[in-house]
Amino acid sequence: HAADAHRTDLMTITRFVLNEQSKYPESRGDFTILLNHIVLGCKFVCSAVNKAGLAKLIGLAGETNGEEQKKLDVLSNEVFVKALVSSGRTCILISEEDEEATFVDPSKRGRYCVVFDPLDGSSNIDCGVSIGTIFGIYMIKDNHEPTLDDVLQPGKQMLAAGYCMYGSSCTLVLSTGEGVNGFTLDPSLGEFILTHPDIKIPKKGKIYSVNEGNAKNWDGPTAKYVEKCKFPKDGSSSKSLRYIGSMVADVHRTLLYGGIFLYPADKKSPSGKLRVLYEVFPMSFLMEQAGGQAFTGKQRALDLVPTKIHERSPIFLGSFDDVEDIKALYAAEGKKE
Ligand code: P6P
Repeated sequence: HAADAHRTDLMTITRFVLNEQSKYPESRGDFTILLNHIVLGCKFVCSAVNKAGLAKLIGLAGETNGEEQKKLDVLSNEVFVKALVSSGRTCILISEEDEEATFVDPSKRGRYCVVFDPLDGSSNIDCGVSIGTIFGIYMIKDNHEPTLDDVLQPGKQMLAAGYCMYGSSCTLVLSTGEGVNGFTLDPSLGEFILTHPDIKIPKKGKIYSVNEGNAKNWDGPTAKYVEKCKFPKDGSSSKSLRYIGSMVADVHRTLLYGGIFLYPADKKSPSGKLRVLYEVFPMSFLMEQAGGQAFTGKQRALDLVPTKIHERSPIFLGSFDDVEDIKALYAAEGKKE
């Protein structure tokens, strides 16, 4: 019984990754050490996010300790940068919060490049909507002096990707290229325990997830696809709309329940809104590993080669068959051109 196993078997995320890495005799544990430092960052952010509301409340009562209430996304970024540098396993860090890349000092340098959004969706903190950390891990191309070229790699070169969702519980979803597994933080132990082994996304879903408020700016294929979701021609039932406006929450629901998440290009933002390196790639990596797919409107998302570290891309990701449907509409459009 799972609960008993939990009590005695304690499959923590560290043990799980060690088991996985033991398949590679040449691995020296560097990846496990790196991951442990990412997990440390997630535990800190989980605690800070859970207290944020309370701290703000106390602050409102005029009892602030004088220290300027640091914005949570800035604080989270500092924690992740410090944790990743101190791991001694990274050489380049790309954060949504930092305009420029962080090149780790040679004395602390390792072989991994980490791209991350420390607190995606942070505008939702004040109303208690789930938010999250998103991350992806590349290996440096070769042992030369690290350059941006080492992170401007297509998503298919990622060694691992994941997110940590800070909601009613703290859930970390991770893939190291051999499927997707979910871990839930047990606060009494301070450990992430395996709770969602080998996640597979349903082949087809009944939910579509998009900001309908942008409908007037959509291109033809996106507009046609959403129309099909609402007024199916083949007599099937229409899909439900679920849009939280926090990518980690929308993607987590899509992964577990199936369906499709869309952030399309539109006339206002021709490359869409979401960032390639630390939003599109990690979520696309997870979707493919869970049996789904991810499409940019032009190509497989993981084949995209970024040219700038904060580059954006349209993204359609989720259940295999649902993404196949929108790919067909873009292909038909392409034939017309
Ligand atoms: P919109 C949050 O600000 C975010 O970056 C993602 O987490 C989310 O999916 C998206 O933007 C929501 O954007 O334009 O629908 O409010």
